[in-house]
Amino acid sequence: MMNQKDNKGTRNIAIVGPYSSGKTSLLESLLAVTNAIDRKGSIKENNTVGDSVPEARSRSMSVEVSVASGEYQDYNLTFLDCPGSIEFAQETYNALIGAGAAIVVCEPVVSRVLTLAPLFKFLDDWEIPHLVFVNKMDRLKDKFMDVLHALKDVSSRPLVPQQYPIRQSDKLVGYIDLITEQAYHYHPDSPADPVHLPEALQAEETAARDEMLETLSEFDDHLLEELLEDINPPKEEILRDLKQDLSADLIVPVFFGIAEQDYGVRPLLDALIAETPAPEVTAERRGLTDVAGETVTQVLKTYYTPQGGKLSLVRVWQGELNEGITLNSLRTGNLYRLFGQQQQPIQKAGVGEIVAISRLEDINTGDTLTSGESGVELPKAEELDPVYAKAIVPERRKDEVKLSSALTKLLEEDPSLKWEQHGDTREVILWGQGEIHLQVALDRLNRKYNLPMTTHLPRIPYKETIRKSTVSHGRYKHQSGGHGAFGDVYLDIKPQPRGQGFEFHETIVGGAVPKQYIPGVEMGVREYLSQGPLGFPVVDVDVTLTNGSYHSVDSSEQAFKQAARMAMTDGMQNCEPTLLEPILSVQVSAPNEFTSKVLQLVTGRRGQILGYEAIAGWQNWDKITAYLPQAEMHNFIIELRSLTLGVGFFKWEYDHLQEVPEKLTTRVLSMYSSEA
Ligand SMILES: Nc1nc2c(ncn2[C@@H]2O[C@H](COP(=O)(O)OP(=O)(O)OP(=O)(O)O)[C@@H](O)[C@H]2O)c(=O)[nH]1
Ligand SMILES: [Mg+2]
Repeated sequence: MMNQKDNKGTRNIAIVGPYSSGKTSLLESLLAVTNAIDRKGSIKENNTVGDSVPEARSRSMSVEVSVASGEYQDYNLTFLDCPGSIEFAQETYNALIGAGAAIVVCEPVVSRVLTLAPLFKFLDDWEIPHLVFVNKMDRLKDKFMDVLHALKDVSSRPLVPQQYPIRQSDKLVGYIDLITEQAYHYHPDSPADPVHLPEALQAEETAARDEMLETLSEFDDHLLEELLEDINPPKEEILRDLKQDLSADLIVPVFFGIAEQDYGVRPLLDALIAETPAPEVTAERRGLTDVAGETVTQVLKTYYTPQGGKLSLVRVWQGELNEGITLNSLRTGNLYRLFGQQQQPIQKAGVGEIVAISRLEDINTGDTLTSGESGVELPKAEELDPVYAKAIVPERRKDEVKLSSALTKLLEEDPSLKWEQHGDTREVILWGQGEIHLQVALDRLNRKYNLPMTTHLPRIPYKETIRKSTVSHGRYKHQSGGHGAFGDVYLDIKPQPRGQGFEFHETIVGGAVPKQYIPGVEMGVREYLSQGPLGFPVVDVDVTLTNGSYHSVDSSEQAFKQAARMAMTDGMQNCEPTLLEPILSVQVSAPNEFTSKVLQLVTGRRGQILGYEAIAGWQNWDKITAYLPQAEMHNFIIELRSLTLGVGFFKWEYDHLQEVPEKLTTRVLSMYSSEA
């Protein structure tokens, strides 16, 4: 673990990239190379620093951000190993906004490069300097140049490869540093050896280098002049340009290697130190320029430890954090540096560091915490809309009382989860980003709060209405012992236009139903409407009390309520009850090469396409707008992702109710009556 001592600088780096590209393996390698760990772990052996929680270990995938620090050439480096699965994207986005730079880890497979698009978009929107590390070069099947071209197509910033691969009989054995034109051979467990630049690669190397310099000269007139005059620019000038351009998020340097063998990891570290910006630069880009000498921090992630303690991972944007400091008028708990699962107590943390604070109750991920009165608030990552839902029930009935407080903590840890108790169906619904996301959430609920749950498909909140009008009569008469009960009403029941809701009127003349009993009639009607003849809440009806009679002794509000219920029960049978289903307004986004498949998916699910158009600011992406029945949405996200290499996504909101097609009505009714 890293010692705290004076150093040349602090860099915090997010490791991001598509699912399973080797980020956690790269972190392990970075920690091994910086001597932060003695023995390197691997995903296969389940002993990496990242992914130490059981939910990650059991799936061999990252499900939350892991933090670890190392020291390289007197720089403090803190790494945020982010999950790659699109289902955990919120976690990644929340962490990324605190990073000074990001390493985008990807696989050298042309057909998979498109999966980087949403990430690049996020990095561009937030102007987070990033470099690409093409990992798994031992598995390279496509031509490396083709991989680069594919990357260029998805990045809006120009790519600047800083290395050229040296291969022997299809194996990557080394690289040429395009800045110094020095060639190196990799060595397991030690730095690469300088070697002579292979003759056969001379021409390719020169071409690659020229391309790098040309790209850099787009942002530097002096360099452009040198190139025009055939002057070979000095190494220092190239490095200065790289640093300037990367810090300003103008270019994307590209490296490659084999994380599992530490190949290419040292040059990557060199670049992190030489080319990524100091923490103050990032703070300034977020609009933070020395706010009245305050300490300013922001929460990137919230953890609940298995012992139940809350830990908030914060980035120090400005000033210094001391143990026990008051932030947002709250006295903070202890300070820790995190290293995977370990927490190392520390006394203070400086600008750019990422550390954990205990016991920040009522503080959420994304919140800004300051030591002063400025009230400054840094921007937060956008909250993702939930796209996948399951109804959840505690396995043990007695656990029901514990559920809501446990869910509240679960959501603090993972803001891309949502939960609700549905008003109509009374089910507890857990919403998230996909099947694995919800499984992980339920595993956590079990492990941390001892709450094993069962799940089922959420019921669709169907409603019903009527197509025809009727006049109905209800008379309630009851005699038991002394006091009797009497109520008598005539009701006009009429359908209303869709969306009009329920209305109650009365046109009583001459006190046929005395004023004080009319609220009872309305109450009886409303109670009846909570479950109509088909078994669902009734909407869009107009009920008018037109006539009735009463008894001077026996009548009561209660008796009129009963009479109204009877009139409704009788009358509604004659009104052609009709099933209504909720329709959502949905906006699907996907690369336009998949647009026709997405259109098919939508129409295949009884969707109504409203239109589609290119998304401004996205390269080659379309947005498809449609109405879709909620009943068809359950695994829509799963199908959408499988059609779009995992990158398609959608936003939705409830729009309106619509009649269920006749042939489906029977099926719905039989399904729901057998469940009831
Ligand atoms: N061949 C080869 N396999 C690698 C390399 N790096 C990682 N892997 C393997 O790729 C798989 C995924 O590795 P991880 O490090 O978990 O990838 P990740 O990007 O952290 O995955 P997520 O966080 O779940 O997105 C594991 O089976 C690793 O052993 C590499 O350089 N070469
Ligand atoms: Mg990982």
